[in-house]
Amino acid sequence: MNSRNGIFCFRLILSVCFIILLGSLTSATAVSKSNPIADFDGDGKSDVSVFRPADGYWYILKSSGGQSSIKWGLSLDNLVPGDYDGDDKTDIAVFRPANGVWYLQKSTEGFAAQPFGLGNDVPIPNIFVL
Ligand SMILES: [Ca+2]
Ligand SMILES: [Ca+2]
Repeated sequence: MNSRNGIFCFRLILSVCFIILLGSLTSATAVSKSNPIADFDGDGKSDVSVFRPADGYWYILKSSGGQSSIKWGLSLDNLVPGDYDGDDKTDIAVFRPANGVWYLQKSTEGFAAQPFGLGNDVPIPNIFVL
């Protein structure tokens, strides 16, 4: 058995090689089930989105179709989208260094403000329930 760059090759007697792409199989499952990246509509595919600091709007092009926009955040906020309520849909969220508060717009529970951290901290968005 040889291993190089996540590809495992099992050699049989007749030099037949079966290749198992472990990385691609496992990561595709992990992304769609437990760690979607900017998946606002929850279909397991990342959505194209932008934040416009000039007006504080998020613009989202959903992979399932359609667009949406929401005013959420200020120009100096850090963008910290993540699935904070655990429904497999990314929630719009910002961390405001000026006061150390996380402002969340959860897809199932709506608005939440959670003080945590100081102005110079680096926010680390992740999946958890507040
Ligand atoms: Ca999506
Ligand atoms: Ca969510």
